[in-house]
Amino acid sequence: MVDKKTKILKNYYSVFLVILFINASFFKCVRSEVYTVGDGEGWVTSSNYGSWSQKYNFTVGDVLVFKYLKEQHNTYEVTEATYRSCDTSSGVIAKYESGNDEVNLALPKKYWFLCNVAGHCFGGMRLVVDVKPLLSSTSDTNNTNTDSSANAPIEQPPPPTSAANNSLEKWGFFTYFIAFWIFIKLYG
Ligand code: CU1
Repeated sequence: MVDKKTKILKNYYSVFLVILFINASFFKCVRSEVYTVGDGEGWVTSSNYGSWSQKYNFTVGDVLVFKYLKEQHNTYEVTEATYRSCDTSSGVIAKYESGNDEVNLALPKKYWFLCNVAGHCFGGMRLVVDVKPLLSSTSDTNNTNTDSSANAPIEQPPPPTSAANNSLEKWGFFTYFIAFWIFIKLYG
């Protein structure tokens, strides 16, 4: 009797562990990452944001944080044309100036940023990040910087913030489906 009880208890705990493991591994894949632009240097005039953005794989749901001294810099999200011209008389999508600007990368597209303080954009304070969809295959990375004019994110609608959450919900459902299936296999 005691043996049987112990056995059931053991099974119960092993199932629990399996559920935890599955949860952890799946949610690790889709959990959003927070990137401080320029890492320790932050958002400054003397950095190279081309090489910084190459270090990471940005995916939908990730967050960029622009850290700088307030009123010395700012962060404008702009169109590709404005990124290239540094002329912010048009093509500005969003303005941030808190000194600790969090930008949610909600869509799989290229995001273009610059600092609008005079001379800073031409001085190097501009950044493009290529945000990939969740669970995209690595073969997609071949055509990132080839033809940027074809998919320039001009006149994008406001980001649907629910997109990333929907994916998370799908994965959460899938996780529990698998956990349930294991449970049935063991006890059914
Ligand atoms: Cu600046």
